Amino acid sequence: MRALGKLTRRRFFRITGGLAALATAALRPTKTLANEPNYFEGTDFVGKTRAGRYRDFYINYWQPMRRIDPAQWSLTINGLTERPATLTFDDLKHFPMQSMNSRLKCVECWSARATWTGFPFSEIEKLAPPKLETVGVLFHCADEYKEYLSLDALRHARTLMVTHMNNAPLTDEHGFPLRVICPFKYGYKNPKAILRMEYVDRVTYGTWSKIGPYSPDGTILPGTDHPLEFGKQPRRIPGGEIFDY
Ligand SMILES: Nc1nc2c(c(=O)[nH]1)N[C@H]1C(S)=C(S)[C@@H](COP(=O)(O)O)O[C@H]1N2
Ligand SMILES: [Mo]
Repeated sequence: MRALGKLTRRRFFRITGGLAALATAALRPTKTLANEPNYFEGTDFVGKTRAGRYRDFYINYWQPMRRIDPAQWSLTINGLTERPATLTFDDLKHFPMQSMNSRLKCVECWSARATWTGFPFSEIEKLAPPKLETVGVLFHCADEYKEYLSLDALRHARTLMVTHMNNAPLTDEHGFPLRVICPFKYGYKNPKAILRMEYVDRVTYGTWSKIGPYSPDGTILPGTDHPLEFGKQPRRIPGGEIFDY
């Protein structure tokens, strides 16, 4: 596991320390990536990788995790609800599905576009209605990643609880069996490999906004993007979801 964990960002932060990490944050995306091997292909584990076929759509995981077995997986919805619910993998198949094409934009500069298929958050609310004081959901993921999204963001027409990417089930790398796609927010607000959704009554910091210079809101700001499909050629973006390319 030490070798597998070698290149996780957690370790990067541990090694460099908070302030130094902030200072070099802008340099990170282009460093070391060209020869970075894929440690996870053909193993029981999955983690951060940018090599091989993932050159066109990077994979971020907070720490390496064991691949999820759909027979063992369940989704718990709890916190501020009088009707907590537990879903199995088969339950996911009964939701009304819809698809959208959108760009996932990581705050570390890169972005990539895909077609995502899934169901609206309203389906979750029907099963486990949030109490009145609920303002958002804290997502708990299989790699111990945590991220918060407001009810407003989750109820937005462009936000989906995603099970499929480019017309195939999500791969372990991209968050099988369930992730959020919220295309007007940075990638870190798109939690993968979700195990639990917890209704909470206050804005909660997620894994990245706790340690990095990243806002807890995570709305994409005006700036520069480096889309992977276009050779990372810099493009100006106006903020919000990227529709232009
Ligand atoms: N469980 C989990 N979800 C996560 C992350 C993570 O580390 N763990 N990283 C986030 C970040 S920073 C980004 S940019 C996107 C990347 O999605 P991808 O790995 O499918 O490209 O996943 C987000 N969801
Ligand atoms: Mo990211």
